[in-house]
Amino acid sequence: KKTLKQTLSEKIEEHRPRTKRLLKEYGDVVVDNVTVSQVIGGMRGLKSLVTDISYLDPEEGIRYRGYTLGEVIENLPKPKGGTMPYVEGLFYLLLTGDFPNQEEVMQVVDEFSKRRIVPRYVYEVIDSFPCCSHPMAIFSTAILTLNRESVFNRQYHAGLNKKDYWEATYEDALNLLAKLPEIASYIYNKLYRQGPRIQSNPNLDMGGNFAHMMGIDKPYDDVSRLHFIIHSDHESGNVSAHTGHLVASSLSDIYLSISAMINGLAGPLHGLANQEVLRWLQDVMDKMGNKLPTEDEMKQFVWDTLNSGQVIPGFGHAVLRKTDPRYMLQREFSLKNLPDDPIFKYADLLYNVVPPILKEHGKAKNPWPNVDAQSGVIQWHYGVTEYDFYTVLFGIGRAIGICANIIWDRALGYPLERPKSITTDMLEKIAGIK
Ligand code: NMX
Ligand code: MLT
Repeated sequence: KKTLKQTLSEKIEEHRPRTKRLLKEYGDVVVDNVTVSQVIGGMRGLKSLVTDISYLDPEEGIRYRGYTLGEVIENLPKPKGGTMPYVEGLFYLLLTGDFPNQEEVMQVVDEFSKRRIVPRYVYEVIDSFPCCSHPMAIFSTAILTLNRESVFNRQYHAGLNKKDYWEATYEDALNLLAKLPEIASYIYNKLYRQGPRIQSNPNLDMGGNFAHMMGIDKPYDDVSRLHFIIHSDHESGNVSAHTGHLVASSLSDIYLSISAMINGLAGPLHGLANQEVLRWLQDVMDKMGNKLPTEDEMKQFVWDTLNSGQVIPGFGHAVLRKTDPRYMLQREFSLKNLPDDPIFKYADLLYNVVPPILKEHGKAKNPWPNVDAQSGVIQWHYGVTEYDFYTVLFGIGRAIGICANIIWDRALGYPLERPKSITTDMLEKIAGIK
């Protein structure tokens, strides 16, 4: 039976001539034009990156390897008694484009389990963080600390051939991904529980083991699987994926690259929005004395936030122009499993109230909710009420997609990323002002 690495190796050999041909024979074909507003405005919409792992359609939302999230969840193998698939199976799909069968997925589960032990010095670094440090800063540092383990670095300095870069990167990626649930649950316990740590169970899959180490009963294992899967990838241009790709393009190893992407994810306009949603809702609840506001009261809270020059967290998107399918999946899960949860009721009220207000406000190009408007609601329901931890959960998921991307970047020999900048003077000349 072929291993994931052998299957991937065949896929890479098949794919390499496509990239080579595009570059050699079609290198001068124009893909896109660049406008002044794109240059100043964060390169919105500019087609300047390539990935085959996922694609984000503004109307439909994300597809992984051509499959909608619904199809991914339906077709990936699931653990016995579970309603959500193995996260390890998703990694197989992202890397190869194929749905693994039960045997193939169990091989990856096994690989992750073998690589899960975290060196003691990482825990010592986590323990030495001063109080009130944000869990994302601790998470990023813990990952960075592992840089000394990099197989890629060791082999590179021994004279690694370019065409073999991906193999060493694959080893680093698996070694890191397997450890993330251990690191994250340790940070959670240290910051919020301070009790004896629950040891990991090598017989469990990634989602199951994470729930076990968090000390939370079923269906939190399925909640974790769902969370990691839907957060794993969102094509290449978002801040975390792009940061990971950019840093890796200088041949920085996986640990340096994923630590950097975690730092990008930690901003409130990106992954931190999931914590901000709960913080905002808590503020509303405090002001309401824990009674559900009427629709009119909720509208007033939304307007007050907008009028004080702040964004409504969990709404809007740089690419999407419809409700995020990741939001809908989590809403469906909530309607089924926690319909009477008070926080869910608040979030659902926002779902009705915010879009018409954002339309009337007239700024946001997309008034609809994104993934972050729902994820914290589910976490809160299952007992993870420390909302500054929510972006760490996003980070575990996102690392899976970004590692898959970086492995392929190396396999296809994508070069150092180095776009060109110009001055405002030059831009004014191009615009015909000067
Ligand atoms: N609340 C208030 N104003 C908003 C919102 C919002 N939710 N979304 C966009 N706007 C404003 C935006 O700040 C900008 O204002 P200005 O012209 O004064 O700079 C204007 O509308 C145009 O922005 P867009 O072109 O619609 O959005 P952009 O692509 O620049 O930014 C986000 C996308 C996601 C950063 C933005 O919608 C936002 O700040 N949303 C709230 C934060 C959030 O939920 N982020 C998470 C995104 C998903 N993720 O996980 O990363
Ligand atoms: C993401 O998942 O990365 C966010 O939705 C942000 C984006 O795609 O720009």
